[in-house]
Amino acid sequence: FLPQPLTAAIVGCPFSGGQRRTGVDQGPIRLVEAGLVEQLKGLGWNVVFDGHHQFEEYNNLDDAPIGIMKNPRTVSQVNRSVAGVVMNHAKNGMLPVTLGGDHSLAMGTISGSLAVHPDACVIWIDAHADINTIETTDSGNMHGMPLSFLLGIGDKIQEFDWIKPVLKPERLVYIGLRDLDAGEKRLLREHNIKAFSMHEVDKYGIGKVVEMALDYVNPKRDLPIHLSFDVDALDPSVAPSTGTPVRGGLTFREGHYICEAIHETGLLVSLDLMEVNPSLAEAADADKTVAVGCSLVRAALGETLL
Ligand code: 4U7
Ligand code: MN
Ligand code: MN
Ligand code: MN
Repeated sequence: FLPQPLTAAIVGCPFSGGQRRTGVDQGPIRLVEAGLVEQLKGLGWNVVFDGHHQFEEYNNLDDAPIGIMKNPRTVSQVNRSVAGVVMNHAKNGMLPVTLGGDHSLAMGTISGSLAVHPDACVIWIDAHADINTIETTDSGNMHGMPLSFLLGIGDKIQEFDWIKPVLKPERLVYIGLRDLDAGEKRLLREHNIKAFSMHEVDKYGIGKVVEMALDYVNPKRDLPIHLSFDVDALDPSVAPSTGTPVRGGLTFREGHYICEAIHETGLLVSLDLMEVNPSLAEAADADKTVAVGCSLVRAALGETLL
């Protein structure tokens, strides 16, 4: 789906409004400072990066909660802008690599990439299902909600009118889940959404799980893939510096294997690396999390081991 020579467009999104903890806005800045652009060039990619996106114009919105959803207008407007940027890069034949920032940003990235690749499937790597609706959310944090908007599930909210239900439940698959809210479990059952939790990773091994996930969303291996990787899918021992860590996660190799296997399909058209928060741990742990983030992106873009 991508023209040669291959070009990646880095979309740096220093945004934290989808959750409560400050610092996740520093994630993209640290990933780029760590040399991600040069690293991808080293893999043979052309890389376009013209600075991180500035969302200041959305900071002063009068933004009272809607239901218990926090910062709804800011989250909406930031994502609307991200959707446009991702869409334009994809239209121009580039692979958008969006660096978060919190995972509410997937509202924008997936809206943008599916506008250009309407048949694309979404592979969501996360400890969490991020599918809460305004009815089911207990926290009101919108980084736990992007998929419900993209799937068109739950009460319609006028402020988010611009988000079209571009994602069909059968085009979504999860790997790595281990912390779901009761309402989210019900939504996955009701909408028949396929998920491979850590239980399945233990039972079958990561190789088989990725194969089963691809067989489900992409049986003929002919559909474009949007990969949305929340770094909290990894075990906190591997990626400690993130806002909502949950023990019992993917190993370093399991996370990388997923990225490598998706690269091998040749079908990747858009990538998110989300929820790196360098301010939540000791400096060494923050560095480690930033480094693993860079390394996951390299794996997805074809870094080979041999
Ligand atoms: B992330 C949570 F309640 N489900 O809705 C919620 F457990 O992008 C967590 O995956 C959401 O990090 C985590 O707030 C969002 C919670
Ligand atoms: Mn998560
Ligand atoms: Mn997430
Ligand atoms: Mn998180």
